[in-house]
Amino acid sequence: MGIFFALSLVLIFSFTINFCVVTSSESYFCKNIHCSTLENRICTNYLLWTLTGTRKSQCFLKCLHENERCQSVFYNEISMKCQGHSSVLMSQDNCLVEEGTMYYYKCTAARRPINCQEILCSGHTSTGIYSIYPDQNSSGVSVRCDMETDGGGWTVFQRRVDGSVDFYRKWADYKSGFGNANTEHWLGLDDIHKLTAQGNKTLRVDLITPWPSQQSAYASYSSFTVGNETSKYLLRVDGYSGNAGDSMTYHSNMMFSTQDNDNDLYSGNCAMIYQSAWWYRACHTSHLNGIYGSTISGHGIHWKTLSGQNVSMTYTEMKMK
Ligand SMILES: [Ca+2]
Repeated sequence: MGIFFALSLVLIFSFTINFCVVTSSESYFCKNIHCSTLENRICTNYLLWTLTGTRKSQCFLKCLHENERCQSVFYNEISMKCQGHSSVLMSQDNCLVEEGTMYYYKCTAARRPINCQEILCSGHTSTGIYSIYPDQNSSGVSVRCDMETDGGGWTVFQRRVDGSVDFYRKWADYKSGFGNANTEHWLGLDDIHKLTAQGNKTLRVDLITPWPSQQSAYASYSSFTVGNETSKYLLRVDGYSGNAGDSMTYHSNMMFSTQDNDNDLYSGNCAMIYQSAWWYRACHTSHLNGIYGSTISGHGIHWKTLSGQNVSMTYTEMKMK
């Protein structure tokens, strides 16, 4: 009898939960807690549907009824507009300003950070190796996140520290990536493209040159995109600042070239001549995938405006956020 009574209570409780959702749907949603707040915005990332003239409780209810498909909503109290999204959004990419909009995500939703900025926003403040998901269809990829330099949140996609990894490689390797995020690493052009396709990105290059002394320097570009493979990973950089000088703008609007895929503007093959891979023009003013430690003119890891083309950098990191 006691068991029956308890079972009845459980059934009544379940019944109540299911049918009280109309009035308590708000309790299933959490407010945006991330540092890149989405309030007062309407986003188009992962948009499932838009409802107009709806109450907030109805907005939440529609998302709840779609179970896993719907993960978050925007709701505007003024226009009574409701948008359902298939992902938990954490950035301001592809968003328009719309006063009065609040962002809510299901408190149980799985987080899939798309870059190191989002990992920083979720509370991880230590530089190290993390998994990111550069687009909705990506499986996780291990990257180094620089959480200290200039506010942190940098996704590192190129790293040279000790010459332990051979960077004279073919197209397929540069496309998919190689090395080890802990030491020397090339993330891969497909993922670099996906990261820059997320929205406005800043490129930062950190360098240590052995001459003069072990001097550190950096170059920053306020605009940075890498196209897809069809474009041969076309580079666009603009908006230089820093203290290393601008050795990258020369390469803007260039396609990527490897020893087996010559897309440079020189009659010969820059990648074969200098034994590396880069967005060669004819041929280079920066050369961060060059031969570690090489002092042969043009062959080493160069940043021409910092220390010419006979001195090889002992440390490089290329990163974006
Ligand atoms: Ca050529």
